[in-house]
Amino acid sequence: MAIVFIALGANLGDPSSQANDAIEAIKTLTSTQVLQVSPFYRSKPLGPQDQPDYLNAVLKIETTLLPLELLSAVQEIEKNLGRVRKSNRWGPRTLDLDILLYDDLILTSEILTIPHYDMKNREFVLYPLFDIAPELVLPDKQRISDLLQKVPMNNMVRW
Ligand code: A4P
Ligand code: MG
Repeated sequence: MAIVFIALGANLGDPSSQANDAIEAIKTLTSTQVLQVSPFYRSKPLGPQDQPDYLNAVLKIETTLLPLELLSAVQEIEKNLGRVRKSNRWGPRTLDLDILLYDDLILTSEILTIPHYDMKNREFVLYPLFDIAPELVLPDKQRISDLLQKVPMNNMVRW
């Protein structure tokens, strides 16, 4: 069994219902348990500002799926749930599921990089991660509590 943290983001459609649906879908994956769900946060968009605020959260799961199997599984969920019906057309993908950590694995490949390449710089990853795993130490031995000190909340509030 591996312990995995997954970041969830959504900023179109009905973000909280997409988030809840995603969590339910993850619960149904083969030999996978959702152990913890962080509070939902409302964060300012990273990148282009002409888009709605994001709902962000982090999940802790236990799974026997291997990293690439888990990636396919979450991408399938993104595909199934992350589309909003907009005036009769399927709109853009509105659910992002990123694998943050997979045990203490360090993996750099074209399709999968673990730990997530930018997790240490994102308030909307670090704060919810800290909520559910305050004692967490990253594979490079950095403590989540130390990383948090360097990243301001940037007006992030509870959803
Ligand atoms: N990939 C590589 N490593 C991973 C990983 N650890 N987990 C590859 C998941 N996927 C990983 O991702 C593109 C490719 O990354 C995948 O095919 C996979 O092989 P994607 O989800 O299809 O595309 P994306 O989400 O547009 O790209 P990316 O790089 O995940 O975008 P970001 O950097 O995550 O930016 N602002 C706020 N406040 N909150 C947000 O959640 N999210 C983004 C998305 C921008 N601004 C945001 C937020
Ligand atoms: Mg992504």
